[in-house]
Amino acid sequence: GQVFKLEDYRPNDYLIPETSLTFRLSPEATRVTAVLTVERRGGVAASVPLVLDGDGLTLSRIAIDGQTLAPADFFATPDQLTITTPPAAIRFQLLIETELAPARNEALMGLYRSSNVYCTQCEAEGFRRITYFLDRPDILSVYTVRIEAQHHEAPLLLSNGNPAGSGELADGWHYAVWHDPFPKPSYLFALVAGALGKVADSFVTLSGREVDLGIYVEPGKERLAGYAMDALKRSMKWDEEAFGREYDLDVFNIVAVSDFNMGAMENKGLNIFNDKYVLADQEAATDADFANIEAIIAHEYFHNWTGNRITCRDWFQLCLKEGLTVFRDHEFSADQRSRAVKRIAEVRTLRAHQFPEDQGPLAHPVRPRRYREINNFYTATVYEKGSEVVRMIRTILGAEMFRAGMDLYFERHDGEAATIEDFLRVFEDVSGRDLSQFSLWYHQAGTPNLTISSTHNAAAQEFTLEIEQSVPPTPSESRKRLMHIPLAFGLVGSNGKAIAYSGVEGAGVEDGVIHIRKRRHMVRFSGVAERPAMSLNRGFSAPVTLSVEQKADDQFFLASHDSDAFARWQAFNTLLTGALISAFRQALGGKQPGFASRLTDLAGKIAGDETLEPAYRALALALPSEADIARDIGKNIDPDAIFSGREALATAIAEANREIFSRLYDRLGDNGPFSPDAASAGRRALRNTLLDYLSLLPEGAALAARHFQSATNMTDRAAALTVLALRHSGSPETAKALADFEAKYAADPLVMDKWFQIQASVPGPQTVDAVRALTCHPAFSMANPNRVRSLVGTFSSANQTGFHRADGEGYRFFVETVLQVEKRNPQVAARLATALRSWRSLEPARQAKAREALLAIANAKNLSADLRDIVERTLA
Ligand code: HT7
Ligand code: ZN
Repeated sequence: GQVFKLEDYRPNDYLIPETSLTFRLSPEATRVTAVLTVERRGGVAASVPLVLDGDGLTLSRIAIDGQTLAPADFFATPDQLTITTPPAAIRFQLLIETELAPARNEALMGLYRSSNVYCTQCEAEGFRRITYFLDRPDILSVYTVRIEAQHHEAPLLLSNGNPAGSGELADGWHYAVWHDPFPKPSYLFALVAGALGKVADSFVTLSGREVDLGIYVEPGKERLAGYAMDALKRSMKWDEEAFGREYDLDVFNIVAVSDFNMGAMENKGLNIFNDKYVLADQEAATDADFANIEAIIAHEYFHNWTGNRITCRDWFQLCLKEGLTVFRDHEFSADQRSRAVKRIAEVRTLRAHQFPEDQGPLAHPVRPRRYREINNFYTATVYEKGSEVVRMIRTILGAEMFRAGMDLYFERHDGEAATIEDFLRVFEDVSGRDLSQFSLWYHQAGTPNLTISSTHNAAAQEFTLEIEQSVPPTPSESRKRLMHIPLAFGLVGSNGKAIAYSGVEGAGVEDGVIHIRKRRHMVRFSGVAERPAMSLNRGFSAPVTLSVEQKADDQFFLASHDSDAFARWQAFNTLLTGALISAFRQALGGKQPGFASRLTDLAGKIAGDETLEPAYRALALALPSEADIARDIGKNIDPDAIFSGREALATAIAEANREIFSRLYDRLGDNGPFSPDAASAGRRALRNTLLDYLSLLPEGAALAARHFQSATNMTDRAAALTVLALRHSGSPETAKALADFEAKYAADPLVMDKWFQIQASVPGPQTVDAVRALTCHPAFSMANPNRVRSLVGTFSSANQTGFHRADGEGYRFFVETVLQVEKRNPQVAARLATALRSWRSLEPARQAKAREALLAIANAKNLSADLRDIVERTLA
């Protein structure tokens, strides 16, 4: 396939300042008439052909300025339309008519039907599946869209911008016209048509304009959109307060659809969502679902400024909108909920998804320089690491200067298609700082490591930190340059307070942050009488790994006393990880792992510490996942040994804290009426974490079964079902709970996703057969991305012992399924296939079987560009 390179970027010779589209909708034969105002750039010769992108299109009519083109004047293939001899005039009108079959579009890109609703997905390159166009983000056009449909089939007709007319037509047809005054790239175009229920509300902006808000859902599900609407209004308010950004159209619509390749899409004025991120009530959604809805509603809304008003020059700049918008949604959630808890959760996600990507064959810079298939670059690196890079800019500049930089960014680039260089320049301009070394965070792949050691000279009252940075090699980048790493730190005294120091020798210490720029960095603090405990990377100020010589006593101390909530959580997590790695080694050697009582006792102390938020305690008590442990071990992974070591620690913690955990579990059961707020969710999280431990003790299955039966919300019900399925698989209690759940929710696909997900997570060699059988369940469908991700995605990316079954059966099922999904939906298949990205860290026998599986996919006939790209890079 073709390789696209950043350095090849050239502005196009033509522009399309205006686009007028008419859709005559029909499932098998939709006619699209595009009238494009085409403008040749100054200085470009009239003889330069106009080459438009297409993807699988059928051209039925073409005309310029009202004249049908002669066959000699153009050349059309499904994937390209070339106007060989454009008119001499600078501006001309090009009419293009194409015919589509939305009902047969299973790739869910372009115009497709989801449960009888017509909808579109154009990012990144879906617009070219609708009509021929300059389908690239730097071509900004003002769109007017007319939609015609049969009234009974599609009473609702939506597109971007503001409504601009509607009416009846002959033979039961009707139409609506939409006009979007803001020039936008084609990837932000959207259309929705169908029979949908509406939830209406309004929002008055800072400057007093009233905006009509609408959330459209499957008829009958309107009452499930209330939380999303509330989250939308809070997002609109927050963006005014935190970033001074007002909404700019008269209407803002959100539509929930049930077949969607990703989470949601920020189309201008018409966001389209995976219904999983809109619909919620306590009966069907967990607290995690509520939090995701809030975050994703906010994320897509925030794109209106970071992505839509200021868009990307090309797809290499994807992080310009995505990393920045993730940063904005993280800050929003931190303000709406608990900042400390949110930060810990973010870091856990980053480590679980981005670190393995950065440390494996699919590693790429936050701003890649090459791609073969852009759909495969909607990654944790672009999104999550991209957000961390923005956070570091704020750490370096301080909150005020950062805000000034953002204000300048909006002022300078509104209405433009910008680059990362533009973004960095505003911060340099407002602060006078040189961010050129810092910019490596965008250009260089790999997770930097800091090796840190310390010495305390009591006589001289000096405390010295020696820091060494290294960035591991990544694919096609063997030599790395030195980074600017802002490391927030604290020196903690034996009273738990910050140790005051009288002076600092060594460069780059500013407001509790060490700015590391060289390979070796030394900082000497003077006036330090007692040896402090080092609290490092506070708040996770930099997305790095640390190798620290730190006494266990200090870790224990910090886990109880660090004033930085993140670092305190980290200290306990580091202790747990150390114990889990030793347990893994003992399990490998056939020994029964043992654990220090001060570790298991500390778990009890944290659980019962009423000065800590329940949500924080739940996060602290959650053991590192099997995948987390595997990542920290790094190589020669035997998932079965990791699993048994982890179970042993969980059991030891449960046994050591039976009394404390039981008492607290009972106490937390006294809850009033359900509320999805963060504090209530935190109490449920803690109680469900305790249930997880208590379920390992005698009578654990009965306790979990009671928890399941008495649950009054999905958070508790799903938590109990998870505990039953994962800890007591095969027990009568589990069989009954699974059957009850299925009977109760058979008609609710989003809830059935949880049922699939839980069963796909059951550890052990038997699960692959269970998952295979579940692919034939009436509620399952290979055509629906949510179903596929719940069952197959969960099994392959979150079930270490099941997927990596020693005889390779998990991989065989995976190959079959990925290839089956790929026939319909290459994007979803390619994402599934990333589950094997860390195959080289497995022990040799599994590694060989994983490689065979990857080769089986690579050698399949007619592989899509999406899947080929992932598999070939994974094998390289
Ligand atoms: N900007 C959106 C990306 C997206 C997408 C990309 C490829 C294929 C399908 C897609 N659906 C949505 C989502 C976002 O980051 O806000
Ligand atoms: Zn986004």
